[in-house]
Amino acid sequence: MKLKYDRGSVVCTAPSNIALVKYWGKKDIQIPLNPSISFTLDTCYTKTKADFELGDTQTQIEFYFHGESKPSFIPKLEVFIERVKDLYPWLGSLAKLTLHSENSFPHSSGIASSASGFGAMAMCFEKFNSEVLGEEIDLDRASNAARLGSGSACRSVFGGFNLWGELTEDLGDQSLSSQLTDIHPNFDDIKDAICIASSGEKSVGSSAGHSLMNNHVFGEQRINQAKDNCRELLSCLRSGDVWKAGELIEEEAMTLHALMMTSRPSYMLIRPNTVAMIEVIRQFREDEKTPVFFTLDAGPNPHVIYFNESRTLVEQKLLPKLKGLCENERIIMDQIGKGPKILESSFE
Ligand code: 2P0
Repeated sequence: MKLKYDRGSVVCTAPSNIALVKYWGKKDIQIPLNPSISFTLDTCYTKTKADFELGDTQTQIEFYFHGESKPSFIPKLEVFIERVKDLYPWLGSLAKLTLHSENSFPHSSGIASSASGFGAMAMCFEKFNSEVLGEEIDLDRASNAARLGSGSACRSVFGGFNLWGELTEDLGDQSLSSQLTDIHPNFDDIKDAICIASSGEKSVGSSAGHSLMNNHVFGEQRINQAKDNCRELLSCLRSGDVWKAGELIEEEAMTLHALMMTSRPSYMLIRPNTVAMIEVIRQFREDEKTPVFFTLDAGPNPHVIYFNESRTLVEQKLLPKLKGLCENERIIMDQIGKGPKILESSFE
């Protein structure tokens, strides 16, 4: 392998994403049990600076989060590097990797930081790869690499709406995400206001949650439902049917949490104020006859999903009502975004 450089520094950002059809359950190495559809966020992102040094010595890794050394994260990184060695063979001669990472959003805010974190990391690896080998950047490979860090991260390598997982023989890939095209303009500026119901640590993390889908009593039905919902949502995204899309989005959020509640052992991540907020959102939709919906990630915080046409109404009349039900009145405002950015890079 002929390499053009043996040192480099890359700074990348990658946003988090919110799933509308949920990835829940996996097999083998980060292969999803069902296809999922998401949109990439804009203001909630991770920024990572990666300094690479190639050589003959044993690999040394340092990880800093907001300037503070975090050795507890190193074992996860070692697993990630081992998994992506087939994609990036120069990792076999990695002497030193220093990572400085920071999030634009608060810690424990229920925003998937593993998605933006591994998305940004994969982009740094891909950029270094393209420079040392003198090749074009390959976003499909970066998405595949990000998945090997955290499943949902593969959807953060592209902007807009994404599909990850095989939907039909010629649509969707198990090991990488792809950006959906031909989206109706009704969805162009889709918004996400994240209402913080609780920022406390979750009783059951996502890894344990995914594994409870093996042998789940509704396992098979869930896979079929997710495929049907992906197909139907895709058709809404193309036709511009925001009402039907909203119905599917809420069904998916409720299903995700129903699957948690019916796992063995059963667990529950929603809180009383989560339920109160869902009721306020549904009542507001009925009263105002305006398309505003919610989704939930693997946590208690409702994401309010709305569109340009109802923006003023939602932001002036609904969000103030929800604020009072949030922890410390915290709502994080976000919207659909364009995906990762390479901010700086240098090689020698
Ligand atoms: C998703 N979630 O589609 C689903 C919906 C949470 C709820 O993917 O074990 O952090 O790293 O592959 O991606 C959260 O799980 O799990 C998740 P790993 P990940 O976004």
